Amino acid sequence: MDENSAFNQLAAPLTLLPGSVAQDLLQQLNNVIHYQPVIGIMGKTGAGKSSLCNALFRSTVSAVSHTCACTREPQRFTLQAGERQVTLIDLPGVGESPERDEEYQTLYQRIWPELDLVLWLIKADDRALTPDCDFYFRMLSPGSTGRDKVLFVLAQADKIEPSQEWNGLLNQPSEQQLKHLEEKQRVVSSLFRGPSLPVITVSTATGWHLPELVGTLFRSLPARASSAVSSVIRPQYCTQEIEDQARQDFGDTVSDVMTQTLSEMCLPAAVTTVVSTVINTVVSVARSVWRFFF
Ligand SMILES: Nc1nc2c(ncn2[C@@H]2O[C@H](COP(=O)(O)OP(=O)(O)OP(=O)(O)O)[C@@H](O)[C@H]2O)c(=O)[nH]1
Ligand SMILES: [Mg+2]
Repeated sequence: MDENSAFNQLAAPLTLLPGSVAQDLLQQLNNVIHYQPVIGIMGKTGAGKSSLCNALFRSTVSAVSHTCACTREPQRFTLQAGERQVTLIDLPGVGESPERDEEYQTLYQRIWPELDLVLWLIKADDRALTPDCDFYFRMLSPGSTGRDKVLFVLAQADKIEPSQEWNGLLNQPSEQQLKHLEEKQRVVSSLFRGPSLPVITVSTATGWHLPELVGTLFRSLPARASSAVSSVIRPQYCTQEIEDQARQDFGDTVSDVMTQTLSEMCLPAAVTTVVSTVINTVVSVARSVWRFFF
């Protein structure tokens, strides 16, 4: 089966409905399948944003800077996997200078509603967290739902003191490093006043904890976004659990948007009952043909 026949199978139960109702629902179905998620990557220059994106996603995302700060303006990248697309926005500039900060904050406040999730990278051995904090609290007002989509990532965990103790054989931090990483997680949690998503520690260079980060990423993404994102994640991180979650989310999203469309139609009760039954069928087919889309 290919994507077209999967779509026909998905649309088949809708032929039982009046033409205009079927058309509306078909349109919704199309929107869900073609939804293009947007993920933002924030953090000071050198935090490891480009490196992390290149490690997580299938296509090379952008140049990694070794000496110069090479990402200066927000840059959009399209990750493509077959028909599916995800937009990455590299959001640099945290803590560059007070004047620039204000400029970036205004710009990012405008971009924020468009983002499904933001990975905010902080270098694990960075002691100067004030610029990140100031930026965060100035840009996202208290109680703002914008804060709920920030996933803090303590990056370059291998560099935390005592950095020479990193266990290359087992590819993991020493006991002492782990203690410092846990301390740092608590500090970040408390400085950002209890972020709603967990603070994750990773080392991109060694691959340590990247599967944990991907797991958290998928638990944190809105349901509408997880399927397309699963298509662009490197296959080694796309576990059965993640696939199951994306499949489940896809069914939930189809159900939500169709039920919402139905409720806006103000149909007679008897018709609503029939349409609800058809929607249930479409949702169950959606889960079974998921892999032909993603
Ligand atoms: N040891 C170690 N080095 C890393 C890790 N991740 C990134 N680096 C190095 O850190 C430097 C900066 O990484 P980038 O990915 O370019 O950082 P960036 O946040 O994209 O920086 P800008 O584009 O300037 O905003 C590079 O030299 C990377 O090779 C890591 O997990 N461990
Ligand atoms: Mg970069």
